[in-house]
Amino acid sequence: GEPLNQPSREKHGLAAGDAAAPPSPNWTIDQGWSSYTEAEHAVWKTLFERQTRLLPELACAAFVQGMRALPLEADRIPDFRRLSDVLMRKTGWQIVAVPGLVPDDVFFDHLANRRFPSGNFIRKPDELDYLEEPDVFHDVFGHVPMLMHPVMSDFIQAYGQGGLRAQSLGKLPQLARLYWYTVEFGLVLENGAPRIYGAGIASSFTESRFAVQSPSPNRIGFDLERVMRTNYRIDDFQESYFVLDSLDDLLHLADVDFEPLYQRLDTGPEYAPGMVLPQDRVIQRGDGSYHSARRGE
Ligand code: HBI
Ligand code: FE
Repeated sequence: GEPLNQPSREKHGLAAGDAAAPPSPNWTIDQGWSSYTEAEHAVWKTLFERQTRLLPELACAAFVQGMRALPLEADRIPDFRRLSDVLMRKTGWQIVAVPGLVPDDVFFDHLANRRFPSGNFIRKPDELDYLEEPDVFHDVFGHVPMLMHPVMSDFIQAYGQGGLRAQSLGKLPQLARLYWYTVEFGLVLENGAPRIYGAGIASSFTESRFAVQSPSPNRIGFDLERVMRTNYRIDDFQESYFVLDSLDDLLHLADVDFEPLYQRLDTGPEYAPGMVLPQDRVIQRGDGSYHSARRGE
């Protein structure tokens, strides 16, 4: 039995900064579904209701369809076994529980084998919009709807395979930018207008409106090498979003030979997150108002 008043990070995972040995070789743990408290289910409900109201207007059709086809409900944090059943039938993926961020090689190995690692803990009610580590709302609500999409699910598996390779070549920082600007913060054109497919946006109440509706950020047509030369912000809304013409573009990305590309990246520029380049296919040029106000300009 576990003490009932323990905070969820400790109960559902490792404490922050805990140097304990991994719970298993691939860091998977039991979700511990029956030990979520009513307060934890209530946090899920708040987040779930906000996003399900907002996203039909802001997210791409594939996201909304995925969301509706999964056994997700407002009242309860989902049980990974039920999610995995549906996902397995649709795209051959399963969800495995992890205590939070796992080492890069462990993360890639899961993805390469069509297992999506999901944090089992949920954020605190006083930190609804701030996350240090991916929790069950980000991982499940943000990522799993797109894992129902065959092209996206193949792309994420290919990223896992490519990640192991990039690591051995010392090119992980460059490859991680591709993941960031697609899987986490990607937009895709639908009827000529950008819509959300990235999990980092879809799981954020504030950024989901910012990314689609604010005049501040740049929205730039996706280009692989351009993206892999572009730094990103982890502490605030993005200054630029990269926009696919279609989710099918990810199909080609899964087949790219990255080695010549990594070689080209060894020379030539890196770009700051807010830059717009002469060769960019600009969909909407941002006025930068949000980030200039933040910088006190
Ligand atoms: N672990 N659980 C988890 N989730 C992630 O998104 C994650 C991770 N470990 C490493 C990692 N992401 C990345 O930094 C790689 O994509 C480079
Ligand atoms: Fe994520």
